[in-house]
Amino acid sequence: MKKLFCLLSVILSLLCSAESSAEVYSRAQISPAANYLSYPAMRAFIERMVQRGFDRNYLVQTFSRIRRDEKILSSAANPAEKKPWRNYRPIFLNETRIRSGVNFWNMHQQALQAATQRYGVPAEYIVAIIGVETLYGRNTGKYNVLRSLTTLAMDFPKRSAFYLSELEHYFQLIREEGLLNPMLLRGSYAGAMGLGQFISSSYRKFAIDFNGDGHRDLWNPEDAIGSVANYFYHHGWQRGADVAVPALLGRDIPGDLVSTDASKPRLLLPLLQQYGVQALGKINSTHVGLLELFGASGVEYWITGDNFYVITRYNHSPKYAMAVFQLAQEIKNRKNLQSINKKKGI
Ligand SMILES: [Ca+2]
Repeated sequence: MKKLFCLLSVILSLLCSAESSAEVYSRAQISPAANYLSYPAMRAFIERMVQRGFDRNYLVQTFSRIRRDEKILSSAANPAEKKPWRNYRPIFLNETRIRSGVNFWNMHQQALQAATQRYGVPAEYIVAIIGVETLYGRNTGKYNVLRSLTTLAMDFPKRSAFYLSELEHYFQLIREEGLLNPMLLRGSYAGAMGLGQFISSSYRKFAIDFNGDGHRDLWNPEDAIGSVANYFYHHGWQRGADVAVPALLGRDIPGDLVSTDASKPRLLLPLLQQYGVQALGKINSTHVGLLELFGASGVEYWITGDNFYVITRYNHSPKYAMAVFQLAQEIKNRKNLQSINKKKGI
């Protein structure tokens, strides 16, 4: 009897997989609220994924359960990076984030040291990235990653090509990592995952197993530390080079030397000095740029280096990179102070 039952289920599953795509779609669309299966872009996506070896039934059933999330769309239309620097800076440069950064560093000292040694990225930058992204893992995001990526791929035209590609990477990631249920992973409204908030394509390319347990898991602090350092390494981080330094402008300089975006540094320091730009500290970098920001006390100028540009490969806003740079310095100074006080027995 048991054998007969098994045989019947095999025949049934064969029959199911043989049904046409039209039947699969019409059955999945019975649910009353409109779902993404009615979008031509979704049908084209599913066809593409079938060609990549994914099962049509599995995809149709999965997407029949996904509904658009308006909150995701409004967050995507109003990112924090739209704020001027004077309002953006206090979100990240505050006592909680500095103190918790020192604690995170103390807690994961070994992994941070190993990452710095292997990839050349100082610990304070790895800590600051994880601090800016998720407050050291306290806020890795509660959104269903699949719902975020689908909503943005289908209903956010400005970046739909990017999110369509990330949606494909997401399914590939799920398959490669041996995860059975694509609904389980949680992340930011934009589908970023883990302590360092890696989007699917970055997860696939740059996440590493840094604690040697055989799995790359970006919700694990040690794997996240190694992965952030690996990400910077692959984007050209220069060991020992500086990131940025404040600058004073002596007289008018050509407007095209000043940038307000994350363009690649292409100047040499002596040229800026010829125009009377004064660096208020040391900046060791092959190329430099001159960045203008609108801070709490007015216009600020910064000489930025190649490594500043590397930080913008994580998030293309110069305000983001500046927040990471300044938070890194604050955390490092606080940690040094803590060590000095410890030695003095304070
Ligand atoms: Ca691991």
